[in-house]
Amino acid sequence: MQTSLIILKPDAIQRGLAGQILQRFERKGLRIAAAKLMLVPREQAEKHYAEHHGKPFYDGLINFVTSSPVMVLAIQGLEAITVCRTLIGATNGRKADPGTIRGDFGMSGGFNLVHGSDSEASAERELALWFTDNELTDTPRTIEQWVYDPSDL
Ligand code: IDP
Ligand code: MG
Repeated sequence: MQTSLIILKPDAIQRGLAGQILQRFERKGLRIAAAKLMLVPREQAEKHYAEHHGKPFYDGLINFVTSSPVMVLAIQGLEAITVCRTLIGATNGRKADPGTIRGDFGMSGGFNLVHGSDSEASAERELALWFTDNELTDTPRTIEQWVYDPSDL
C-alpha cells in the first residue's frame, strides 16, 4: 500500500470542483486517509515547492497556492502514487488527456487544480509536511475485498 499527498488547489475550491475531483479518487477505489481545508502559510508553501525555487513560475506558484484555501488529502491504495498521477494528468490542462482531472477541468499550466506526489520519496516528505501521524487514519474498509483481487496483489 502507498499513500499519496494530494492538494486540491485554490482554483479547484474556488470553482466548486472539490467534490467532483475527490469523487475521481474515491470512485477509483482509493481510500481517503486524511483530509483538511486550510489557508496555506507562505512558509509551508515554500517548503512544499522547495524543488522549484528559482524557476520563472516559482513566485506566481507560491502566490497562487497561498491566495485562497486548499484541501489537503492523504489518498491510499495499491500503487497509489502512480495511480493518482495518472488520474491527475499532465501538468498543463490544455495538453492533459481527456479523462484525467486536469484534462477534463483545466485550461491552465499554473492553475491546474490538483497536486499529487510524484514518487515515494516525495510522498513521504510531503505527508510529514502536511499531516501529523495522528491525523492519518488507518481504519480498514470492508469494501477493500471487492476493490482488490487477492491473487493480484
Ligand atoms: P506537477 O504538478 O505536474 O508535478 P511540476 O512541474 O512539479 O508539475 O510543477 C509544480 C506546479 O508548478 C505545477 O502543478 C503548476 O501549478 C506550476 N507550474 C509548473 N510549470 C509551470 C509553468 O510553466 N508555468 C506556470 N506554472 C507552472
Ligand atoms: Mg511536481
